[in-house]
Amino acid sequence: MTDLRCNSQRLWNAHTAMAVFGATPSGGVGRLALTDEDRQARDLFVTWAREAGCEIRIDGVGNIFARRAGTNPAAAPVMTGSHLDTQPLGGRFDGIFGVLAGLEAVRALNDADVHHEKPIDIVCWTDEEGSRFGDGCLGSSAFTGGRTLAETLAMTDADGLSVGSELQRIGYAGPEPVGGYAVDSFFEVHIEQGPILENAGLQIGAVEGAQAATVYEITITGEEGHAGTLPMTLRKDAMRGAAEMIHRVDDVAFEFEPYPVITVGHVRVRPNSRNTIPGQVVFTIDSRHPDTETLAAAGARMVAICEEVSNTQGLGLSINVKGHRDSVAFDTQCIQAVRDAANALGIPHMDIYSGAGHDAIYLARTCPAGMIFVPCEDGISHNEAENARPEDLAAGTDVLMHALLARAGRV
Ligand code: HGY
Ligand code: MN
Ligand code: MN
Repeated sequence: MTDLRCNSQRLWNAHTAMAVFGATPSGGVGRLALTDEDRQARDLFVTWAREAGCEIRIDGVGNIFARRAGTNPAAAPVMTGSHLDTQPLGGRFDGIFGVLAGLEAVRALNDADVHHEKPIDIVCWTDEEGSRFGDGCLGSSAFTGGRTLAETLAMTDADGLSVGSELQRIGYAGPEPVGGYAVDSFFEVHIEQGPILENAGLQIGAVEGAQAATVYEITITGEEGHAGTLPMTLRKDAMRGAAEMIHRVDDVAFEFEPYPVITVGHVRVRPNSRNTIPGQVVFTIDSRHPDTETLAAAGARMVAICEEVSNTQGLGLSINVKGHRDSVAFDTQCIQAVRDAANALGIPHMDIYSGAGHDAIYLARTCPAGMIFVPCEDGISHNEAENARPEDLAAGTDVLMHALLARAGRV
């Protein structure tokens, strides 16, 4: 069994230091993409990566690449990484663990004076959560051709601030081209964000694939009016329409077996005033299923419901598909590299499927990709109470390090 291991305490300390940026009073982290808190985390990562001997490159959408040189600089890099941004009320491990595990792997390789043929890049992908801009995985989507640079920079947040202007403001509008070059492979380590590993008493999941997802934005238009004077029968109340749509689209999940997951997590009301009948309501539907066709069928049902309700209540309706990705199967050799690394380390593992979205899903479009899951407490995530054990983070980092080394060719 191999004795090349990471430094668990150093890894844990790095998480503690990063959790300061955007720390919430309840012990979570709120670090939206391209905010000052995100800049602080980016700056600290760049400092640490440079101290570890990495060369730093930043591309046009703010993706950060920290390269540990290989003996063959011309070889396509083996990449690892995840995201620094979090949900508005997120946790201390979602995303950041995948970045710090890559950094710790490099630090441990430095300590052991281990070398490899292909370069190893640690990547921080911009706005994976999509809580501020777009529909998620903004940086990895641009890197893999999902959107052009211009399209990405033009995306705006709820206040009308664009990705481009915010990248300039925080100093991360990088000079490097976005993608367009060969990548040997990509490995991402992440907390599972579900209960399967913890319930199985296992530290490592070799991720086989991830489910399809479609995000809809539904805009309902009625007429503002006085809450006290307008009779109920004369109203064009956008909120009443939204309430019926939201209730009924939720029920669509149970028309399918296995059922899709359907979430209405974001609602905007105009004018959002207690005593004015809402003239417009905008809400999002996040829908996911392992089978792309089943997801499409559920989507058709939800669209039909929204159309029926808007017709019945005499409301305006527009439906915009904000984003879609098919289900993905990760590369069999990458999955095997994860299993082999866990076996070499004597760590029991299981194959697992991802309900959550990850940057690796987008990288899988253009290079062999794989993921490693570690358990998180009670499977809780996208919640300030998100928690993980130091020994599990270390196990995931060790498996990552050995998978990277196998792929990069130890010399
Ligand atoms: O939405 C997702 O699945 C990811 O956690 N951002
Ligand atoms: Mn994540
Ligand atoms: Mn997340």
